[in-house]
Order: sequence, then C-alpha cells, then structure tokens
Amino acid sequence: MADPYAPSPKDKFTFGLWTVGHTGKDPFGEPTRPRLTPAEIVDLLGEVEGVHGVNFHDNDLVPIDASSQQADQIKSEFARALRRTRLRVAMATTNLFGDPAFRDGAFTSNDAEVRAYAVHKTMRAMDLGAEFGAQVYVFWGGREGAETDASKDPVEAEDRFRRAIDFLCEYSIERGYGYRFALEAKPNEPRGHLYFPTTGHYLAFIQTLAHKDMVGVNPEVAHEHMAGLNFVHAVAAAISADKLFHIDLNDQEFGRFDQDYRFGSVNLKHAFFLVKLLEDHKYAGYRHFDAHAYRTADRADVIEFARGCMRTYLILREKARRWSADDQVRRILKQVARPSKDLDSLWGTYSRAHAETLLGMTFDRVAMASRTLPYERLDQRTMEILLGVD
Ligand code: GLT
Ligand code: MN
Ligand code: MN
Repeated sequence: MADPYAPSPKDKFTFGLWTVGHTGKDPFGEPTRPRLTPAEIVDLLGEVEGVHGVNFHDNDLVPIDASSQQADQIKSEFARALRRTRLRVAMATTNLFGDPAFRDGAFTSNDAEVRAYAVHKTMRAMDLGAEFGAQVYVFWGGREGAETDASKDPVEAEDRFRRAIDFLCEYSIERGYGYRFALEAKPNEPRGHLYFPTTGHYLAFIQTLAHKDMVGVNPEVAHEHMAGLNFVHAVAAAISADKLFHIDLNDQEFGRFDQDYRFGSVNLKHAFFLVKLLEDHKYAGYRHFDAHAYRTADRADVIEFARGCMRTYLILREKARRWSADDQVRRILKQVARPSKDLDSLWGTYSRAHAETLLGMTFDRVAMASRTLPYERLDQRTMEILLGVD
C-alpha cells in the first residue's frame, strides 16, 4: 500500500538553504557538519522527496563579498541543481543581521548610511529572488531592536521601518516583481528586545503602510512560543485579517532560546491544532519548515529531520480529519453550539430598533450558567485520537 504520509510538491512544503544547510554551529560550539554549497543543499533536498521548493537569504546563495564572476558561477550551479531536482524557489529574504554593519539595526539603525545600505541590499536581494522566481519576500528584523532604550526613540525606529517597507513596496511594483511581503516577528534574540515582538504587532503596523494590500505576516511557531503566547491564536488573527502570506513551521520549548526544532517534536497538541487550523481554513501558501536538525545529526539524519517535519504535518492533517469526523467530537460540538440566527442578527447590524429590542430583553443568567460544557470529555477524546486510540 502506498504510504499515506508521503509528501508531494502539491503540499507546498519548503525548506530554507539555512535550515537543512545548518552546520550545527551555535554560540558555544563550532560546526558539527560540513558547510554545503547551495547546489549541494538542493541536491540533499532532492533526496528527501516530496519537497516543493527552497528559500534563501541573499547571502545564503551569494556570499556578501563574492565577486560578480563568483556570483554568476554559484547562481548557475544552483539553477542546474534546481532543474535536476525539480525544486523551485518559493521565497527569498535579505540577511540584514549577520554583518557587523547591522549591529545596531538595519532599517532602524541610528546611522543614515547603514539605513541606506540596508535598503540598497534589500533591493539587490529582491532582484536575486525575482531572478529565481520567488513569489514571497520575507522580512525578519533580527537586529531591529535594542539592548537599551537609551540608544534610540522606539517611535522613530518604527517610522524608519515603515519608510523602508513603503519604499521597497514601490520598488517591487515598479520592477513588476509581484512580491507579497511577509513580516516575521520575534520577541528577542539576537537583540535583547526586538521592536516587532509578536505577529499581532505586525498586523497592527501593516495597517499604517502605504501599500498595505501587498504586505502580510510570516508567523513562526518558535517565536510566539518564546514569548509564551498561543501560536494557533496568532495564526488565527493573521487568517482572520487575510494576512497569512507565509508560515514558518518548527517547534520550541516554551520560554527557551530560539530552538528551531523539527516540526511537531515538542508541543504535539499545539501542532495538531495548528495543522487543523491551516487545513480548516484552506491555507494555500507555502509551508516552510524554518527549523534545523539537532547538532548531533549527520547528513543522513538531516534527511530524516526534513522527512520528519513533513511526515508529522501529514499525520496531523489526517488526525485533524479524523477528529472532525469523530462521532463523540461531533456530538459534543453539537451540544455546546447553541446557534440562533435571530439573536445574532439582532446585533449583527446596528439599528436603533435592534438596540431597543436588545435593551428590552431579559436574560436567564442561571439557565445560561447551568448549561453543560463537557470540555474535559472533548479534550480527552482529542488526546485519544492524537494517541491513536479508537
Ligand atoms: C533566521 C531566523 C528565522 C528567519 C530567517 C529569515 S533567518 O534563521 O531565525 O526565523 O525566518 O530571515
Ligand atoms: Mn523564521
Ligand atoms: Mn526561529
């Protein structure tokens, strides 16, 4: 029988060059895996099978100090690897955090020359992404923050960030790139504090932009969990605002540093409700695994890591279907939902007559409070479905 959890490019699973290409280097230790060229990373992803595409930062593909000859050589090897493996480039982004020039921010730096360089570097990186057909452009402001608020006015920092995004939207429009911009929040790390700590902050910020229609969010599981927040709710807010342009899937122990673990490997129940949310709302964008293998992994284990991300997603997708079709679940959901079109329409649109009717109503608080809400039973049934008990 065919493997029901085998991924297919239709599932739109993607990986960044920096994810499967991660060398295992961390703040305390040297690399544990050899550095691979972009073409070698694409070949590795080709071995994984079922992957849709690959994403990159400008400098994952072309090192920051490469000559134009070197750049051409790297790009043509990368393009050949893409053809060999039938992978495509889905998303591109700019590295605005690695170079020491960005040590006090990129778009939000105090130094006008650094700000101009950040915009220049992003335009170049957008050109590079467009050359390979990227459709989504991510902005992760890794250095857009502060250790001390003595260093700059945070309102000024927000204004600078806004001006940069407005300018870059115009650039994309003028060049006809058709990018959808996706802003990625994180509460801290590598800075002590980042200016846009949660997806909610970005959803509010987007409404202040000149081209708000082309800008959405790229929420990441680990980032919201670092702040102790419910990621499913953050994604729900993005879906509800029609702003879920991209998603970074991984996993994370609450309250820890940014661990970027294999999807679903820590908080299985949250991962289940996340997959269910994405599937229930027919999320049609890329599902990017912004994660990396344990530092102990070798090449073969990195491949297992990538397979595991996709497989867990697909297992949870199947579980979500089961959950929705489960008799006990349905019975309880039916019992707790007490719909009334008449009541809802009373306050659905405002009119003085509706307001008067509502004001004139009497409510039986005791009856409302005594209705059964068997959420213990519902949650236990959820756990049993997740644990494979029929
Ligand atoms: C970096 C970060 C990620 C971002 C990437 C995009 S780079 O790995 O931790 O969350 O998505 O810039
Ligand atoms: Mn990310
Ligand atoms: Mn992360």
